[in-house]
Amino acid sequence: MTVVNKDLIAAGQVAAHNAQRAANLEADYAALGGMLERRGIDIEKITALAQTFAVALPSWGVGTGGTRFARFPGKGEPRNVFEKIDDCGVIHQLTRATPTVSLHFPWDKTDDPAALREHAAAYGLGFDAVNSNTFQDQVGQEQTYKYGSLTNISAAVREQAVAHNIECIELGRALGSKALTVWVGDGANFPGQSNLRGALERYLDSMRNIYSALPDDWNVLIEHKLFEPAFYATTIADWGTSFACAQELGPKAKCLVDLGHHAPNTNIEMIVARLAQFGKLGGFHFNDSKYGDDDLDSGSINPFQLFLVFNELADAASREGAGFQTANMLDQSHNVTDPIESLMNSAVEVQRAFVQAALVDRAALKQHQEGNDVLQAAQALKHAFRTDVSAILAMARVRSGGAADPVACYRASGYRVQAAEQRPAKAGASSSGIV
Ligand code: PSV
Ligand code: MN
Repeated sequence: MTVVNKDLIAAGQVAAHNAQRAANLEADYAALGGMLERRGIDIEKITALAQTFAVALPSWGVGTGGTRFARFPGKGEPRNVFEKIDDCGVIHQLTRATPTVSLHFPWDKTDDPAALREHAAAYGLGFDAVNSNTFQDQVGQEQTYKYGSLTNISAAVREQAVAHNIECIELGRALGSKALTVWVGDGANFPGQSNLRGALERYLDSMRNIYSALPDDWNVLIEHKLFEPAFYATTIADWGTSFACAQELGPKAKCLVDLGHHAPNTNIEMIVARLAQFGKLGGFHFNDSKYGDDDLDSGSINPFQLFLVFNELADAASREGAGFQTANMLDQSHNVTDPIESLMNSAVEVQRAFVQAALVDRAALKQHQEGNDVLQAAQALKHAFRTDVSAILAMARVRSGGAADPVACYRASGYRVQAAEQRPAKAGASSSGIV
């Protein structure tokens, strides 16, 4: 277990918060335990499993996001990567479900990765996949990405984009990361703008160069996205293209599924099943959406879909054994809520789906499927999904040193008020949030 030697919220405050809620939590936990026992499930085993759950925080998520129209900054936003890590530390302290942070370069670039690593470690935080950014031009950059990066017609632009990805790997190595996530906005806004096949050939060529710079124990995660910013044809638009590229590149290349990057009503859990079946499921960016890539809080719109994704992951884990692992991250934009609160809630919602999926009676489900008992098969899933596992989640948090109710504890702590005093807004200085 990671040693945490620095608390952002006084340990005594968390303990008092939990003590106030202890009797109610014990009662709810005992009632749920009795109910699960009648289903042949040992609540203690499920709670222990819940305690193993982890999802990485997106460094860019702790700043207030925005839309193409406007951004309404929040108070006390982090102004640099060290302050972002502080906010991530609070989230992990209270939820105990977010022990790693996923950084985005050059937004989070630091000259002193060792100091950043140490800063994070003091909160018990490590680093998950690092993300490259060739979807916008950076200050001082020689070539523009206006017409694409890894797929650009110009070799000089492609070289610059490849070099940036290799630099991300180097920074990630210094921080203890083990994966690079590559998402490119490359594509076309008009039919005829680019040769569709030629663009993918150039993408593969660039990716081969990045792949060859990967350390042996690293993965490169290919993130697909249906549309935006390329509104006619995105080069890596779907899981099929992502899968084909991962196959071409080799065993260290895998696919990353960002839940928001699909057309409405797409059967995302089936994509998960397919990628797992062929050994190419690398990881996730969790979020929720109603219309497109809305980057809404995980589980806020369609918690059943999130559950079904975890049901496929549980199925894959039961087939593949301990070796089956995915890199799980949140990727959300918080435009109208306090980002710390949204991220805490979202981590808990993803954890909820993970725990609910563990309640599925897999033997019964198999029997219903083999007997073509469609109704009962569907009910087997619904039964698990409808189980309110809140008491398990709260107990897991309390036992791991977190808060019974993270948002209430955070609000009572006054962390945001203090941050607003300590981090006065400076026009144009914030590198946080997605716009
Ligand atoms: C693109 O929409 C995306 O999902 C990618 O993961 C980016 O790295 C991230 O959002 C931040 O813009
Ligand atoms: Mn994403």
